Amino acid sequence: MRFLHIADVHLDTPFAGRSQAVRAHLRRASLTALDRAVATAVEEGVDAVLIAGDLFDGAYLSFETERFLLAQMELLSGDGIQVVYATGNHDPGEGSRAGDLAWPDSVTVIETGSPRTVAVTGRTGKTVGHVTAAGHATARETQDLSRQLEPVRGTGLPQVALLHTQVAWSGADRVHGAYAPSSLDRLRAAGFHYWALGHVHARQELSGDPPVHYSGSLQGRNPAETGAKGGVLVDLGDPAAPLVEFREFSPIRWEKLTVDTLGEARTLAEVVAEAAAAWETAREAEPGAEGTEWMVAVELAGPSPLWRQLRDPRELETIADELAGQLGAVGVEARSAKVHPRVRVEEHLERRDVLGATLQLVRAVMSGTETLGLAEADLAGFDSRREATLSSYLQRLVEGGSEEILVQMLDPEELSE
Ligand SMILES: [Mn+2]
Repeated sequence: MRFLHIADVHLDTPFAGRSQAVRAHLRRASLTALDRAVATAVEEGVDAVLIAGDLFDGAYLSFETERFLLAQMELLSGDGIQVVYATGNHDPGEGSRAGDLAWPDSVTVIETGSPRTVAVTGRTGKTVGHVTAAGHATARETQDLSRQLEPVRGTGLPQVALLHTQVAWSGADRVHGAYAPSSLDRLRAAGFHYWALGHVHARQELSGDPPVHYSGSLQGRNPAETGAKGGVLVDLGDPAAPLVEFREFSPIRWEKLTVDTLGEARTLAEVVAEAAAAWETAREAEPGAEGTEWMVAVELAGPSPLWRQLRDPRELETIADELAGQLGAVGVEARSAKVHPRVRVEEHLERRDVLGATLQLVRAVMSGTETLGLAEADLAGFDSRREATLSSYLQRLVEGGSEEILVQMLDPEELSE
């Protein structure tokens, strides 16, 4: 059995707080990503597409999305590709629009916690494997739904589990928020050849044998969802030797960019030039797929003679606008909480107060005469294979610390030139 595993599509995400043009672009990107997923499923001739929840962002379903989604499902159906869709916390059975839609017969929607097993039939009409899934009936599922999922025994056919869940690492007895929790140990021991998971928007391989995967969101939706987004193509032709391959589908990629070289910039053009240079360096390291469009979250940081102006939201908007034009980005969202006046540590070293004492201490660490009474064993992050000495490790930790401390402890106005 071969299939495409996707999750967290979040169709009809409102993308509130963004301009009309950017919103339209982002909405279209979600549909394009789904279109690409379907095209890949067809090209690859998979037997099934598995959707691990949060296909919809909420109860609202636009007519455009309805029309588009059903057309895509008909495309798959026409090609003999089955779809199994198990609901998540954003699109639970209760109040869901999915139940109203005229899905093709090849689509199975599972929107309650009662587990169901779907026999996947290939083009020859013979069963090639089973998908066992449970869905979320409500937006606040607190049960471990994974416990009810059991593979079909004794068939020799590939067995796949499909679920929207928050997996806890082994040993953790309580998951943060206790939302539809499950345990990785339990998943691995359940006897499935692959776990197709949804809920966590970052793509993750939790286990290689057996494979337990979060496909991640299909298209990034905010600055936290950076990098290439897509689905996982899985071949269980030999269930003992699964082939698992990530495929990128997102037309728009979100990336974060920190610009902390504003010490000399005195004009809009110079600020934008610094940001554009940082962007170029970042893209040289990671250019992204051809034709990728970008949403850029810029963090202006560090010392700048323009710090007061940079912190003004209206000025930031102009910077973002200008930078978007220069980078050819879909949108730029700029923040500047971390810009501060240029500071001269020397002027504060002789102070006879806590600040002065702290600055002296940092200086002593940087010169290697002070190790703060710490031993290697006290520092969780100290790795003797990477660090030459305890002193060099501490120096790396407190590098730039004097400036940071000054900015934190003094009113910015006190530091101004
Ligand atoms: Mn989600």
